[in-house]
Amino acid sequence: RIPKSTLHTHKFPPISISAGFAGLYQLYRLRALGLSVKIFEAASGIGGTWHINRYPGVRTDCEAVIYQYDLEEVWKDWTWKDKYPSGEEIQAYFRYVDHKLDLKRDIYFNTRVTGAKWDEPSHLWNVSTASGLFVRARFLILCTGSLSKPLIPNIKDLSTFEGRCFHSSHWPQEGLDLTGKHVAVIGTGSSGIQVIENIASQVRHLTVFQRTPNLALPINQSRFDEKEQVKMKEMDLYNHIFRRLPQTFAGFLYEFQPIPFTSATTEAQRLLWESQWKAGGFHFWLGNYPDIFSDETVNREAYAFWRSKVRARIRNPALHEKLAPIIPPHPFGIKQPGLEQGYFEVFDRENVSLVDVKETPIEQVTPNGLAVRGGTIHTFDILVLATGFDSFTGAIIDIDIRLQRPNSTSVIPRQSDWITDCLKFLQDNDYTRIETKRDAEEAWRYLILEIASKRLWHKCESSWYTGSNLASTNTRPVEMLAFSGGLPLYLEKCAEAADNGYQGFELS
Ligand code: N01
Repeated sequence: RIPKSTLHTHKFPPISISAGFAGLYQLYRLRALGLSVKIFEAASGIGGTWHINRYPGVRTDCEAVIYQYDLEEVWKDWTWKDKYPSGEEIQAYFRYVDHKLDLKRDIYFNTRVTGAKWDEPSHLWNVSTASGLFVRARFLILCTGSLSKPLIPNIKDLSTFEGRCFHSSHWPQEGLDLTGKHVAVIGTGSSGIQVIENIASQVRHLTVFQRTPNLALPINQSRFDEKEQVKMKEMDLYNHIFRRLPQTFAGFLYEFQPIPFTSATTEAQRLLWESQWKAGGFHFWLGNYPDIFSDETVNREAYAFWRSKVRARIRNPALHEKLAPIIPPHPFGIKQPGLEQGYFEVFDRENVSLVDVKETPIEQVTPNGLAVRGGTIHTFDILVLATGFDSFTGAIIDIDIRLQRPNSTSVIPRQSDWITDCLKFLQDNDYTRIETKRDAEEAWRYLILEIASKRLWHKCESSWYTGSNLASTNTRPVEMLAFSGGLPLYLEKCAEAADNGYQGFELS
C-alpha cells in the first residue's frame, strides 16, 4: 500500500486523457479535491470533438441551454447565440470556460497517449505518449469520447485518389475553398447531412453516396434571445433545468409520453406528432410514445408520418423512394436521426446527384473518382468520408490498454461526479487501486443486453450503437454498447454501487 501522502504529490498526478467536455470537467472537479491533475490531449486545443470537427455546418443537436456545464461560475456570465450552437460558438464557449476556470495550465497539448500499463507492485500507471513523455500516475481517467476515432471505409484503392480526401472529422482546419469544385460525400449520417446541406450551394457539383437514408428531423433553429437567458437566470430556471436533466430518460428537457401510442386516441396521436414536428429537434424522437421503440407496428406509424412530411418537401418524385422509401430502411429512431435544415431540398438542386450504393455498390476508388458496379465512374476533385466512427471502444483500444468502460450512457457531468466521489473515497480510505470484478462486469453487460433485447435495436443493419457499422472490419463483435435503460436507472445503479461501498469493485 502506498502511503496516503503520495496521492497529493505532483509525482503521481491523476491523469485524464482528452480535453473535451468530460476531461475538462474532471480536471475541475479533481482539482477541488486538492489533487494535482494533468490532462494529456492529442489535439492542439481544448474542446475535444468541437476542436477537431471543423466541417462546414458542424453544429450540436442539443439545445444550448442543456449543452453546457452546470457550474454557476461558468453559466451565469455566458450568453448563447443560437438555440442549437454551431461548432464555432461551442469553441468560443470552451475558450470562455478555460478563461473562467484556468484549465490550460494543467493540459499537455499535442500529446497523444499511446500506452498505459498498470504496475502492480507500485499501484501506479506507467503512461507513455507519442511525443516521448513518460509519466507515472496514480489514477488514469479515460475521457476519450464515444465518437472520436474515425471509421475509414475499406474501399479498394482508396489511397490512389489524386484529389483531396479526408474524413469529415478531419476537415482541413484552415478551411477549404469549394468554389467551382466537384465534391463527393460518402455517408449520410449526422455529419454527412450537415456537410451536404452546407456545401451544396458552394460547389460546382456534389455527388452524395448514400447507403442508408437518414430519417432526419427538422432542427427548427432559432436565435436564443439574450434577454430570455437573463430572465431564465434571474428566475433560477437554469438550476431547475440542470437538476431536471438526469431525471429524464435521455437527459433532454423532454420525456417520453406517459402513455403508449396504443392507448392514445387517433386525434391525440396526430396532434402530438404535429406539435413535435413543429417544435423540431429531437422532440419527435425522444418525446415520442415509448412503444415506438418496442412495437414494430407503432414504429411503422411514426415512420409513415415522418415519410409523408419529408416527401412533401422533395419536388422530384424519383427521389422520394431514395430518400424516404415506402418500406423503412430500419425502424424509426433506433439509429440517431440527424437534425437538418434544408437537407432534403438539396437533392432537388441541379448540381447535386444522389448515388444509392445499395443499388450500385462502390467497387473501387480511381485516381479521379469512384467506380460503382455497372461500370459508371463518378469523377470529382474532393472526396469527403462522412463514414462515422469506431464508437465507444475505438479510441481506448488505440491506447494499448486493457481497461475500458464503454457500457454507459452519455451524462458527462454526472459520470465525472461519480469518479470524483470515488477517488475521494479511495483517498479517504487509503486505497490506491480499484478494479471491477469480473462477475460484476458480466452482470452489467447482461443488464445492458437484456434492456436492449426488449427494444428494436437489433433491427438495424449498421449502427454505431452496436458496432454493426464496423462489421466489415471484423474488429469486434456486434453488441449493444450503450446503456439504453435511461438516465434515471443508470444513475441509480451507479449510486447503488457507490453507496454499497463500491460493490462490484475490488479495492486494495
Ligand atoms: O456517423 P454515422 P456520423 N459506404 O455512423 C455511411 C454524432 N454527431 O459521423 O447508415 C457507404 O451516423 C453510413 O451508412 P449506413 C451523433 O451522435 C452529431 O454521421 O451505415 N456508406 C452512414 O450513412 C451521430 O449519431 C452531430 O448504411 C458508408 C454514414 O456513413 C454520431 O456522431 C454531428 C460506408 C456514417 O454515419 C455519428 O454521426 C455529427 C461505406 N463503406 C455527428 N461506411 C450533431 O450534433 C459508412 N457509411 C448534429
